[in-house]
Amino acid sequence: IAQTVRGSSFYFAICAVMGFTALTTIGLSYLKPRTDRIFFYITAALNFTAFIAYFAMGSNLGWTPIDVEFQRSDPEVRGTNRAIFYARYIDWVITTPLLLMDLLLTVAMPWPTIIWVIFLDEVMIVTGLIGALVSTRYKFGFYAIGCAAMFGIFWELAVAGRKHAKTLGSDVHRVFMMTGVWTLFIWLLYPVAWGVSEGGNVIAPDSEAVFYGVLDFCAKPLFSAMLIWGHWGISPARLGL
Ligand code: RET
Repeated sequence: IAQTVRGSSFYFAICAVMGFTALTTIGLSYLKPRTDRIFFYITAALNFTAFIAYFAMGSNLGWTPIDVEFQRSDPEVRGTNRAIFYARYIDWVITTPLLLMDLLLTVAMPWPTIIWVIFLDEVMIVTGLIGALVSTRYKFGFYAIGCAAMFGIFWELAVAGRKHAKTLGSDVHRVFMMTGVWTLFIWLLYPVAWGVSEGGNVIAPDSEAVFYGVLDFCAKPLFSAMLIWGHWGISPARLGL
């Protein structure tokens, strides 16, 4: 099963939003001195990366067919092959560490913790990719490892992150809680989308485009707006940056 022109148009729509968000973030950075632009650059970079990934997927590139082990009778997903968009994972392996840096630098997390959380994040994305490409039931073994890594990340954010946020004043605490709770909620839906797309082949690639597209819109442009807005009055120097 491959995507159709409708899936492609949806990817291009999200592509445009990602490009707009990236350019707006760069534009806004000019209102701050060069030394105070760290969150602008991280945030612009993750939206630019998504812009490129969505450009590829809209152009119907960055996918490969896999054999489907469990055949389905639903006409939407009937067939022995399914298109897997590995381009997503190239996007995520770059952008999810940047999103986590946005969150962890907001609460001045020590570097050892940041490096550990980024490692867990790489495990999550790479096992997700391997699981997506594997045709046998072992794919869910990789998926389970990815889920465990995700809960490790959640633990660091919800426990250590929140503790740090409390020591840094109410404005920092507020932006961390807003973007952090949003992240936990949205990220939790990615393994659900995976389960019905790459995992279980329950929904067609066009529906997958919408499911992941809406999630990516929430996790990147909406997240970015909240983060940049929340940081406006906070000097990075206060966070040791
Ligand atoms: C996978 C499958 C393996 C198990 C888990 C996953 C989680 C992925 C997540 C992705 C987040 C992506 C974001 C992209 C930015 O737009 C890899 C689907 C847990 C949480 C935020």
